[in-house]
Amino acid sequence: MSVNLRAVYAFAREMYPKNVTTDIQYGTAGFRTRNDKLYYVMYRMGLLATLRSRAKDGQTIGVMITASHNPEPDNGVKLVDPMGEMLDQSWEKLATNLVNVSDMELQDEIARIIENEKIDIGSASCVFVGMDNRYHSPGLLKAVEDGVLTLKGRVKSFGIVTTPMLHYFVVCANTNNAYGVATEEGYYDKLTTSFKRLRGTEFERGNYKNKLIFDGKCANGVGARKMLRFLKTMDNSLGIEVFNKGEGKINHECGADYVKVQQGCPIGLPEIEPNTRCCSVDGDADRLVYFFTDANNQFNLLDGDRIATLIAGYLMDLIEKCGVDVTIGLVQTAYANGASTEYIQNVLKVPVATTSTGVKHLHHKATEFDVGIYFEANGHGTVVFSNKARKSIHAASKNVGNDLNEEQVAAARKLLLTIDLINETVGDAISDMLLVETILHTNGWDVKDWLAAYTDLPNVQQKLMVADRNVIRVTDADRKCVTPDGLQKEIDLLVAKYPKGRSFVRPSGTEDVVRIYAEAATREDTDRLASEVSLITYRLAGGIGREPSVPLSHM
Ligand code: G16
Repeated sequence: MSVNLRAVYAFAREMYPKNVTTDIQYGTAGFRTRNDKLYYVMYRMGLLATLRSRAKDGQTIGVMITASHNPEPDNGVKLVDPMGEMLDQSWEKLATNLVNVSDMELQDEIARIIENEKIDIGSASCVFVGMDNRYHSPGLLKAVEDGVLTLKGRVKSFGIVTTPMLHYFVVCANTNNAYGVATEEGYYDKLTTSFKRLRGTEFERGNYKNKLIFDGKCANGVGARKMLRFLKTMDNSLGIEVFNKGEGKINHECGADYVKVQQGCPIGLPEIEPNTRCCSVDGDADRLVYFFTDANNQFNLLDGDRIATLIAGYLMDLIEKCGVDVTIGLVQTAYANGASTEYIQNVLKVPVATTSTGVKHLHHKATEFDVGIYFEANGHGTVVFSNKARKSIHAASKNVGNDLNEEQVAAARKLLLTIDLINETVGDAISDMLLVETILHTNGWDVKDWLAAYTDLPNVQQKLMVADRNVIRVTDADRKCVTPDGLQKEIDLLVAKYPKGRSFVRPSGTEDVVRIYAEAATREDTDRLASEVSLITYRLAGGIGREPSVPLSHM
């Protein structure tokens, strides 16, 4: 097949001219900004995905169009590598360069990538594209398709899907459907089959009641539609009641991010009995948090840290029972509540690693363990299993050496089913929810049992507008600021005033804001610490708008 690179520029000029002058960067979750500034970006990502596919011997590459937790006018794009991982970091740089060159330079930039990456431009390729349900997503999807077609690549659009579904489709395609069937039905089928087998016929056990209240708004995103469709494939093995049906503005007063950051219930929650399990997912259904209101009308959050610790306890127990020799580790970010980290290290005795924000960093680190559990506090995470773990669990389930007892073999079989239930490619709200329900059911736990494992330190997240968020540079997994000068020293002095105090500041990778996190032994100290750190950041990093106010000291 011969590909004429001149078409690259012709298409860009006619259909997708670059309409911005400022550079943008492939960040925590790809490119993300206002939708009208993204058409040329999408076209170029279609070109890049085709090149990536050819560089990977024709394996399928995914392109997901979503701005996940961002407000409705925003959109975004991220690329998915052959095994469902986020795009390789060396290609993130190529993506950034490709998006920032002018239309005139585009053809040369493409030629440079082809030469440097030794790509056979006439070879086969395949790109899968999916989108969330924002009204501007179809137009952006068309731009990606046009990018692929310009380089005479093969493109298949899945229309509206969740981010984890697209990751799943890509892996299925690249493993000849060994991972599952690359259709929506195939995805539901894989999850429900293992879930039902794990649950068996006894739907309630101990304190576990088969009743989950599900926020069907799912941030009014694609998750709402898909979850409702998914629920139709489940019979009464999981008793879910859905409230809200997903009408309204995306991410407005609902969704996992809202519940986590506001530490309160989403709008529209009906009157329910105290201590009933509720859960919320985010706009593209890759994050999940649980919550409940207790008998004192007190809101309680069970976030990504809680989900991670729950999973770690369950997997450790099964691994111990079946006696396979594998390493297990848990990966968090600086947002993890200090109490959860202490619990994992001191009670569960599992090694903890901390990485920068963004699942791509956590995923990468988690692969260093045979069983790597990773979760961000915001509810984004999953578990990855090494080939060694998979093989030894499989051998134990078959009792290959004939030296295991019944209990060991049963534990290994349960582990295999659990692996099947997990979408290892990326955090997946539907799969994570089924896993949480499986573990609570196995343990016979209600939400109070789950919450009792440890007590969260009060914590808060704030946003701050600054003229240029890039003046803040961070290191040590986001825990220390390198610039602006003196900011870290001031934060250290403030933190030292508060028992169990901890705070950090980082530029968001998805919005034009600076994020501030604080935790301390009491709610009052936490709020005060956050406000003081906000104020000093405002002053040293060029804050815009009103100066943050600091509550008066209670001392
Ligand atoms: C994306 C990433 C998450 C990360 C979040 C951070 O989330 O996928 O792993 O935690 O960004 O956002 P920020 O850098 O703005 O704090 P999502 O759900 O929006 O794709």
